[in-house]
Amino acid sequence: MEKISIIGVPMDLGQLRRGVDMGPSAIRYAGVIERLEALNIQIDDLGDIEIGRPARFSEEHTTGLRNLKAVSEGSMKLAEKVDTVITEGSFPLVLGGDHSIAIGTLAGVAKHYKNLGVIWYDAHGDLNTEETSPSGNIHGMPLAVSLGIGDKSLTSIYGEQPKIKPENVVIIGARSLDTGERELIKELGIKVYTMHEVDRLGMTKVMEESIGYLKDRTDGVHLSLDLDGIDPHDAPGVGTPVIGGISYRESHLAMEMLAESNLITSAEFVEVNPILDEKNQTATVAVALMGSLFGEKLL
Ligand code: B3U
Ligand code: MN
Ligand code: MN
Repeated sequence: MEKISIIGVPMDLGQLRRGVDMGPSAIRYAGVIERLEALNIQIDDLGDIEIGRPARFSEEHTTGLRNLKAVSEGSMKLAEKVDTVITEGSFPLVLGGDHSIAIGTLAGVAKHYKNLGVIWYDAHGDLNTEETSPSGNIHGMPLAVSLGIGDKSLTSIYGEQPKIKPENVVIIGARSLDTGERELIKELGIKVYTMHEVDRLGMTKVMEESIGYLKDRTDGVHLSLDLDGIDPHDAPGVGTPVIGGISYRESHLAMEMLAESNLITSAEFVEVNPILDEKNQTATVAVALMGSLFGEKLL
């Protein structure tokens, strides 16, 4: 990779806890640019996408899909930006923001691939719809939306068609799935490595299998890494921590194996919430993992 374009998305409207809008700043403060420049990669920081803020008591807060308008508008802007970055031959690295932003990232990336693969590194499935969601939070829905499932105003962002196919998705680290999400996983046959498989097979095997699986069937792979996929002991600064997660070490191994595979063509790191964090630890973990993803080696 010659050039990476960083796009910050200060979005916190896909869920209820404020603070995740400061994620891009926290990640920059943790030294992302310096860390990646040290790998002899050209870094272009494009700054942050502007995210609208609905008035406090606007109707948007009360519908089944919380802050739908602001989330859709933000996703649209992000999709356009990501599309441009790829057209210009650069690698888009998106900094969240809550996970609702993946709707925009994937919509922009999908313009460039016939068979886009996705690695969804997350404690959650993010496969809810308005009907199955226990919360109305759009950050619990972006994978479903990208598969073309959900409210039309979200699934039709930056193109009517589904952005990804279920057989091109691998979820890693799941340990909190809602009933509707479980049903959808079974119905669509989505490949999932829950924490059970991570424990049972070990991260090496999980990544070997995931990489082998995606390599054969895709022409590009997006990494969507939710910091809550990592155990809250290592990454405490997230809105919905779930104990029993992937360790810091296992995550580095996963990123190193992705680097060796040359598989990843775009990436996003989401859900860093500095207000809930311990001395910017989670942003620092995110930056360390980016180092490994882009080829940093110990020796
Ligand atoms: N599945 C739950 C909780 C959740 C999803 N994503 C996060 N939390 N980060 C929901 O609200 O959809
Ligand atoms: Mn998520
Ligand atoms: Mn999550």
